[in-house]
Amino acid sequence: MADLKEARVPDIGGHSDVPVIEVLIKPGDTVEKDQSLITLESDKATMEVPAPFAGVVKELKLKVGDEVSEGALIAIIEASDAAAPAPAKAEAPAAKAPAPTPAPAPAPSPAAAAPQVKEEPAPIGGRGVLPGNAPEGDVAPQARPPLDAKLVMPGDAPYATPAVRAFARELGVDVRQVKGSGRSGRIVREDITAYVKHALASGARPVEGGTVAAGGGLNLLPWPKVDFAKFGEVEEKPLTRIQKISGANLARNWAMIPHVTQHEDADITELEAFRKKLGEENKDLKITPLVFQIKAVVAALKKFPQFNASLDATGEKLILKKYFHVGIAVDTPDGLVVPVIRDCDKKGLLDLATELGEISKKARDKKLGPNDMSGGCFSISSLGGIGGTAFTPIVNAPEVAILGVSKAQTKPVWNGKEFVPRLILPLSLSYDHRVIDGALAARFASFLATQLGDIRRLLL
Ligand code: CAO
Repeated sequence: MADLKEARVPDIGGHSDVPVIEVLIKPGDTVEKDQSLITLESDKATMEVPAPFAGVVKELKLKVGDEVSEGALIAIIEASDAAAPAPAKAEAPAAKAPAPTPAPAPAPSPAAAAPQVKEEPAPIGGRGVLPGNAPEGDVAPQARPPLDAKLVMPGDAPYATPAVRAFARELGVDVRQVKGSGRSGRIVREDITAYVKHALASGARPVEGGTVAAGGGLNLLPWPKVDFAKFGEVEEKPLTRIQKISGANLARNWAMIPHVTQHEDADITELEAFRKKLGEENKDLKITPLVFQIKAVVAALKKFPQFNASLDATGEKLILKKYFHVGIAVDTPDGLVVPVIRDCDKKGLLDLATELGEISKKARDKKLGPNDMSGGCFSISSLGGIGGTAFTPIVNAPEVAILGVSKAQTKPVWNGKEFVPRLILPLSLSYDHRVIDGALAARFASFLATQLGDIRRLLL
């Protein structure tokens, strides 16, 4: 005779109406004892509820979004384990919302002759508390045994608060790889930071889904330790604060974003003539090619919204932005900073030139605040004032693309009849290949070149 039993939500530390954020089983699934059935998430903690016994799921009694309290019915399971724990007292409220109430006599499978349904609390019942609801480092209330991560998060499921999980996701860290140093093995923020530092130092690599692989990643050799003084005179110069911060960001972005760089040439002969004229008319203002590039970028972002986007923290959806804030890489004596010019779509060339002058000055005077450097949608890194023919800029996460600009040079261009001298501006568009396909990048870059090549389009 089939032995149908109820799996119910165990004691969750007196919390009630806790949302179900994941249902990990479906009817027909065979579950092992302690296999996670559902995940609950309070405002501070997530907790997976394990199966109290092994068996086959006959009926699922709740769904994602339901809110549950202790005793809510999760599923009817046909137990395969004769040695399953004895049934417990029924005192259970049902899952709130559309979830069915704990059925007094759940529908048996057709094969089950006169089935008897017993209630079975999950094994953490009666002892576990929802751990994240206690402040970090807090002591479990008296009369409750000390927290045990293995009890509240059985199996290999890591034990971390939603905030810590979100932080880990943001850095692309798979929390299953992280060893918790908190009470009862809880993963705390510092564990994530230490993990990333270690991963970077040991040459870790990105893996599918954007997580950092543990165990040495690419198996790179450790960074060479060399006594340079053995070979000649040396001098030590500590990195600046900006270099340290931007270095860590660049290293993460380079390691975690699959970069591809698309190169393109823009013929800016006409644009340059117009820029010079505009400069003569506005002698008090420095109007460089960069302001036209900002305008062209805005037009391209409008046409290709996928570039005006960021991956969300889970890496599973794109956040498309309806505003056009462009970051400009500025070289300062202390290192690279990227202030943001906001609402570039609403500003004219002269406004952009004024603002570009202001932020460059602010950057070089070390007066930029965090607000000046946040909210960017897309960045431009222009080395055109210095030189070069092309380079591969690093995407400024969480943006998905960046435009590198090199020095414009006069080159012979075939017009169908003859070679004519044209001013050619090299563009290097790096993009996150997880979000942008090569064909789309080629279209974006080509559109940019067309915009820059035809001043009338740019000014439309
Ligand atoms: N081709 C040819 N000439 C160019 C050019 C280009 N693509 N871009 C700028 N120029 C010219 C300008 O017209 C200007 O000429 P004049 O002196 O005759 O007026 C000169 O080069 C210097 O321009 P600039 O660099 O002062 O101004 P900008 O608006 O082009 O750039 C800023 C401003 C802040 C972006 C720039 O000063 C800067 O810091 N660039 C470095 C960015 C950087 O480091 N990127 C690398 C990031 S990855 O490490």
